[in-house]
Formats: sequence, C-alpha cells, structure tokens
Amino acid sequence: MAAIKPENIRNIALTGHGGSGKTTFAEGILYASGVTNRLGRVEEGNTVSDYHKDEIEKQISINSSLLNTFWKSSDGVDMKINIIDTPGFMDFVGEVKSALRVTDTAIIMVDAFKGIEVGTESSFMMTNDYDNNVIFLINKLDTENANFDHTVDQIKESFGSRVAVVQFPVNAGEGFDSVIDVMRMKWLKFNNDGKGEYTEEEIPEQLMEKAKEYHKKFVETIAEEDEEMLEKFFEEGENLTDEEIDFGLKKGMREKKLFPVFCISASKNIGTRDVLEFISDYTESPLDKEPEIGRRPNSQDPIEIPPKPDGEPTIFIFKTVSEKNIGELSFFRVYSGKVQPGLDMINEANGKSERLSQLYSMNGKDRKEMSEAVCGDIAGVVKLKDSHTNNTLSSKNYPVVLSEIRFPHPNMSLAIHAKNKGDDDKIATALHSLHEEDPTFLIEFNPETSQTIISGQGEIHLNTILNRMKNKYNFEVDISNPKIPYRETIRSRIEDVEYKHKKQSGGRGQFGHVHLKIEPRERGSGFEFANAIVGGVVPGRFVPAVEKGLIEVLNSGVLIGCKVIDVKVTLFDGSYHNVDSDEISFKIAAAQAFKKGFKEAHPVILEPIYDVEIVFPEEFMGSVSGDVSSRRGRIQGMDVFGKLQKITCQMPLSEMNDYSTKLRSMTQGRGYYDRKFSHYEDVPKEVEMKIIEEYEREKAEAV
Ligand SMILES: Nc1nc2c(ncn2[C@@H]2O[C@H](COP(=O)(O)OP(=O)(O)OP(=O)(O)O)[C@@H](O)[C@H]2O)c(=O)[nH]1
Ligand SMILES: [Mg+2]
Repeated sequence: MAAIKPENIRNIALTGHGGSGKTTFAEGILYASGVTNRLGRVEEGNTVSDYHKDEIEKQISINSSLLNTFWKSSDGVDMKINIIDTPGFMDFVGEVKSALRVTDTAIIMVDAFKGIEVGTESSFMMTNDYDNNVIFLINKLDTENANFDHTVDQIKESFGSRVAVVQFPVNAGEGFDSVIDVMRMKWLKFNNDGKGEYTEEEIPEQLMEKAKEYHKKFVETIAEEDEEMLEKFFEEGENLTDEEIDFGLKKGMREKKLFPVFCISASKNIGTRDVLEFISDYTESPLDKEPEIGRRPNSQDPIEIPPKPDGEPTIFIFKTVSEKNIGELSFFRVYSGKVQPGLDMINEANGKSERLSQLYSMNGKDRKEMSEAVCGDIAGVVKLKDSHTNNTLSSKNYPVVLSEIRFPHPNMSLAIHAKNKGDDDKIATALHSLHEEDPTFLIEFNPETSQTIISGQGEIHLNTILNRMKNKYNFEVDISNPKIPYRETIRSRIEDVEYKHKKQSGGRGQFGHVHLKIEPRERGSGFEFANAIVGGVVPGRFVPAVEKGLIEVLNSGVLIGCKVIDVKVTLFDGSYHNVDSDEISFKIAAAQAFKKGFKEAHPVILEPIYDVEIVFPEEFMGSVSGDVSSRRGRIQGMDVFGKLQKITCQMPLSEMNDYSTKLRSMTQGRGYYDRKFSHYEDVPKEVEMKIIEEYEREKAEAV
C-alpha cells in the first residue's frame, strides 16, 4: 500500500449515551469498507470493538477500541479513517475523554426514540474541552417508535440553531430504507443486505416540496457562516455555489458553530457509507488542526507544536492495554513528524529514553504491522519500558511535553482485603496493572487505617475491575467500606499538664517527669514542638525523646485512633533522676501528659469535607437537593446547562459512600457527580458521639 499522507487521515471518536448504537455503527463501517466480511452483533458478542469477555457478557462497551479503515473520498483519494469507539456508560467516562483528546471529530450518536439523553449532553460538553468538531447521527430509525422530527428539535434546543440537517428519513419505522439527502438533493435508497450500499435517485415528486424546504434551511444555516453569503442567499434565493457550501460547511464545523445531522440505522447498516463519505470530504485532517499546546521540559511556558509532517517526531500516549501474549500495548497519536520501529525517543515525564519497537494499526484485538506512523496517525506500539498513558515521547533534539488528558476524580471507594493472606503482593501487582490500563481506577494504601483502598467512577466500574481481577489474575478479595480518615484536635489551651513516670521494681528503675503547655494551632498549620526548658531541669539529651513520645501519640490519636493535627506543645518544666532517667521514661511521660492535657483541652473530631459537583436533569432537582441536605451537604451554587442542572456543594466524605449509586437511582441513571477533597472540619456533636461509641465498641471487640 502506498504511504499514508497526513492530509488524508481522519480521526473520529464515536460517543453518545449508553446503548445508542456506537459499537453497532462501528461494525457497519468495518463491514461496508471491507475490513470484515460479516456484520457482527453486540447481542451475539461477535463485534470487532467489544471483544473483551466482560463486554461480551454484559453487552455494553467498557473499554474504548481503536479501529481503522480506508475509504475513497468523492474525488477518489484513499482516506485512512481512525475510529475510537467509546463506551457510553457514565462509569467509563475516562475512556471518552482520552478518545476525544486525540481525535478531531466526534460523532455523537442519538437514539431516535429516546432523543437527547444525559450521555448525549455530557459527550457534547466534553467536546468543548478538546476542541472536537461534532456530527450528530440519529440512529435506530428502523424502530417502530423512532421520531426524527422530535429528536432534531431536541438537538436544536440543546445545542443551538446551527444544527444543519443534511438528511431526513423517507420511511422511518420498521421498513426504513431510504433518506432524502438535502445537501445533494438526492434520494438515497439502501439495499437491505447489511452491506449498506445504496443507489442515488431523483427525489420523487411528492417529497420535493419538503426536500426543498429542508434544503433551504440547510443552505441558510451554512450561509450564516459569512455575511456576503448570507446577503446573497437572501437576495438571490438559495443559490449558493458548491464551493460556497463547501467553504461554509467546513468553516462552521471547524469553528464549532455548525453541527451536521445524518439519518442512520446502524444495525441495518443504513447510512454508513454516506457518513463515511462526508467524513472523508468535509471533516478536518490532522494538518488542518491548530497547533498542539505543550511546553519544553523544566518550563511552564506554553509553546506551540504544529502538525508538521517533517517536524521533530512527537507522539502522545492516550491509552494502554495489557493483552495476553503480547503484554502492554500503548496507543498513541503522532502530533509532529513521523515515527518508525527502532526510533529512539525521550519521555520527559521520567527523563528516560524509549526505543520504539513494532508499530501496529489496530482493529479491536486484531493488529497489523506498520512500517511507520505519519503525522496525525493513531497507532499502537508494544513493549515500551517506562511510558504510560498521558506521557509524551519526543525527539531528543527537541523534547516537549503535550497537555494531558484530564481524567475525572474518583467518586466511589472500597476497601479490599485478599481472601488469601499470601496473595497480598500479587494483588498489588495486579492492581497496578489494572490502573495502567484505566487511569480512572486508583489504588492507595492508607497507612493510617491500614486499608488498601480502590477508587473509581461508580459501582459498575469497581465491580468491573473486581471481576477482571478474578478472571484475569485469579484473585478473590473481600470488600468493605473504607474507614474515614478522621482527625483529632483541640479547641482550647492547657497552660500546664504534668506527668511523672516512675517505676521501681527491683534493678534499675524508670523516671521521667514533664510539664507541658498544649495549644491549638490554625487549621492546616501542623504540629509544633517548643523546648522552653531552662537550667537543664530536663537534660538536653532527653528532649528529643519527649518530642518522639508526642509524635507517636499524634500519629495514633487520643480519642478514636486518628491522627492529631494542628497543635503546639511546649515542654517548659520537669525533673530527672541521675540513675533511673532514660529516653523511654521521658517518651512515656510526654505521651501520657499529652493524652491527659488533650482530653481537657476541648478535643474535637474533624472530618474530611469534599467539594462536590452534581449534574442531573432538572426534573430531579427536588429529590437531589433534598438528598444533599440529608447528607449534611451545603449547597453553594446552582447552574443550568440546557436541560441539565448542576449543584455545587460541600459534603462530608462519611456521607458519600453510596452516593454514586444513590444519585443514579434517584435520577433514572442520568445523574453523575465529581468530587475533590477540600478541607477538614469539626464533626457535629451528635455525630461525634456516634463515632466515639463505634470506636470504643470496635476496640472492645478486638480485645
Ligand atoms: N433496532 C435497532 N437497534 C439497534 C440499532 N443500533 C444499535 N441497536 C441495538 O442497540 C443496542 C445497543 O447497541 P450498541 O451498538 O452496543 O450501542 P453502544 O452505543 O455501543 O452502547 P455502549 O457502548 O454500551 O454505550 C444493541 O442491542 C444493538 O443491537 C439500530 O439502528 N436499530
Ligand atoms: Mg459500544
């Protein structure tokens, strides 16, 4: 095959609400373009894209899949089309973000019966972050309840009047097989054999009036791109030249003002070919894109990395998968220059060099060797040593770092324990590998609570990970709610608390004696120790032991076994014994004095408070805001995005364990939220009592 030219590459992400038909559409593309020789079905578990065991079992996409094909543009040029099929289910939103980061055009799939759903809106919102052009496909027009007009109205209502309807269906419903293309003013009649072929015919008389109306609206939407064109349109009717339409359409899409709409039935493979043709003819090539914004190593100043085919090689890794037999496979996009096996590159994230080994073009799990990947292309490479998702590999002559994918914060956590004690180390390795594949899945060992905590985007996400752990790595774990990392501190000062540690039981005794002053410090200022001993009443050599004794209590807590924070302790008096005093005695004396003083200094328990953003359809406002209050949340702001409502609030972590699941069930699966640690705050008294009681009970049970 002739070398691929960057200007002939198109990079497309398939996005949209769960179940809208993305994977089925991808399957249609591969069949129509001859990559496969049959049309796989999600229900039969034989699609190219959903090839993982858990995807086949659940009949949903969980991972995004990289696919590619070739298609001839209308002027006969072979275009390489890279497609990333993303999952629609909210728990896997990280996959969508990484796909949008490296593609130029997002196809947003909309179900013709269900209309705009929360996944449609969130897909659109995410395209704003990564500057993708947008095309809407109205799918499932072969279903009985498909409602094209209503869906178009909804798209316009949500995304603006510059929605350009390119086609309308002639016979939506069970027998759906033809559309009127109002851009070309042709009747497209599709064969019903699944290959998606069609014939172009003249528009029948009875549909001509409707077609003209749609055509006029289409041309008007395009004319709005340019004042001169708009004038011409209104003065001379609808006579824009093909060149003007071409110009206005491309400009409007590039500026993200204009969104074409197509009609399809993915499962019947109707409409696929003309969408491919449109992608080839009208969407941006990597060379049309604005330069990437990056930075040089050791600098925060932004620099531009233009898409230059002969520039210094620069690639960005957006996904890593670990596959049987080959190990880690990293997916990347070339942002400048071209790369081939054997090329030495540098990873500025860790300063290490990487030699590229074999490159592959991908279709799900099938891969084909590539001799090079040119500027703008997307491909896979095996066996990188030290490079991960979000890393840039660049030329040693011109090292750069490109901007990272902004993955969402986790919104649900679980504590896990190996069923089999001996498995701990192996589980750590498996968890690490699962995180490599999915950066929205996080693992942390909390030394304070001695728990291994896994976090992710919701119940389904964490269950998927636990299943993978079982199926792929053969481990089973028990799960529980993570302990909340409370803190302890004081509200008032104690001028003098004394403790004398004295022990005389034959042999050498123990003696340590201290007077401490204990004071609260400002939140976040930490622990301070001051030595105000004069005249050597506590000899200098024992002072570090006093501080050590204090730090030990600070770490193990006084009230409920949680860290003590933001206190100042001054050692100002004490005494010692020539023979019996030693470090241990002073450590014990200091610890006991502190515990005693702490309990008298109005101790309080602090709890972690999170900043929370909740997005959900407006009709659930009452139940969502009521639920926030019942979780001791404080609402700080409300915004509206189309038909979505956003609540910004602060909520205690201890009230959020089941929040992800509860929010979904309250909003018919349409609400989602993001959270981020904010600060520590006093626990209300009645809650404090409960926490102390629970701690005492657990302590008693453990004895
Ligand atoms: N009747 C009809 N069913 C369709 C069509 N397209 C997809 N489906 C069905 O809709 C269901 C979901 O299709 P998928 O292709 O898995 O949808 P998806 O958008 O990839 O789903 P996720 O990746 O899980 O978000 C499957 O049962 C498909 O067979 C269509 O055009 N017509
Ligand atoms: Mg899918």
